[in-house]
Amino acid sequence: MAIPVIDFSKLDGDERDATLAELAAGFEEWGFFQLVNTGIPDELLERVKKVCNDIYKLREDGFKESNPTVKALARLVNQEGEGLAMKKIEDMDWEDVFTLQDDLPWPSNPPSFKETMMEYRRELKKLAEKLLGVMEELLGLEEGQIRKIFSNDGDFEPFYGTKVSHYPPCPRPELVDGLRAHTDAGGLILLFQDDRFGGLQMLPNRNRGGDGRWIDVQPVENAIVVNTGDQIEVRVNQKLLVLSNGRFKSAWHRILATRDGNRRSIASFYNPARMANIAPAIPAASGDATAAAVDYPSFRFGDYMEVYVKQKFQAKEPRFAALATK
Ligand SMILES: O=C(O)CCC(=O)C(=O)O
Ligand SMILES: [Fe+2]
Repeated sequence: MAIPVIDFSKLDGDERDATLAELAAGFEEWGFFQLVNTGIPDELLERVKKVCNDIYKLREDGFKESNPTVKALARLVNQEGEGLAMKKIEDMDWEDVFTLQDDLPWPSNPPSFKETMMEYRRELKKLAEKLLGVMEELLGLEEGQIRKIFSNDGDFEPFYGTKVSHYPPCPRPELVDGLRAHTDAGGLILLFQDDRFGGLQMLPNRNRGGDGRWIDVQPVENAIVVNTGDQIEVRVNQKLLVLSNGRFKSAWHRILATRDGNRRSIASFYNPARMANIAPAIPAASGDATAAAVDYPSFRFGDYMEVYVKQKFQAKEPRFAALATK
């Protein structure tokens, strides 16, 4: 079992219908798929790999010396030496992470980092917006409707952030995850993952043939991995427009820590603005036409994020429910 790999360039050619069908299956049946031939120049992707590798070199000593997870694992291994029972670390992740946004301070070193990553972010934003158009078409929404919801009818810019992660070699990968299992909170997530080292896994949906086993999101050179977040799954806004009404589910995923290799991954998040009003989702089980008529109170995406940061690694339904009662 492997997640679909879709040739995105075919969307603009004779094979448009077949490609749309593949994308529909990617969103509906998987919640995770990979795009090749995205139109992003390989030359840019090569530069992105290089500047991100270079920046990690500058961060590596800091990770080894002062990362809290590294320290916690060292303590645990020490306890093992003293004969104490071992228990996996459940509240930390074995990762080095920093985030980029246009209006936040940027690393000044290496010198080409900012220029390259700004260019990369522009390209990825174009791709994200093209994919939103595909989602709108598949869901029968008007063109630009998702952006309209994400921007609160044009009041705010949608949130657009990029997370640069590395998952350095871990001496005891059975005792900690690279990133614990979760679904993403927001809208559309585009991932440029390492093509040498794996570790990303997703959980196929049980209603769609999953049997509870995690599968690898196989590294494919210069592909962009696409997944959708909780806000795409939900029923949206005061007017009860339906975004996907549970059709495009946010899929569970995780990163395994590994003994070798330093997995790099660059995730771009295209989310609602924090101030955008989104009506709470209802659990999938009750996501039927009758429920669509219920007048759910709206909430701000920022309020969802407050709940999310506390419950990220738990089931998503209680998050939706917590906001439904606000
Ligand atoms: O590092 C990755 O490949 C994925 C990271 C991720 O799932 C996240 O940041 O939400
Ligand atoms: Fe994620």
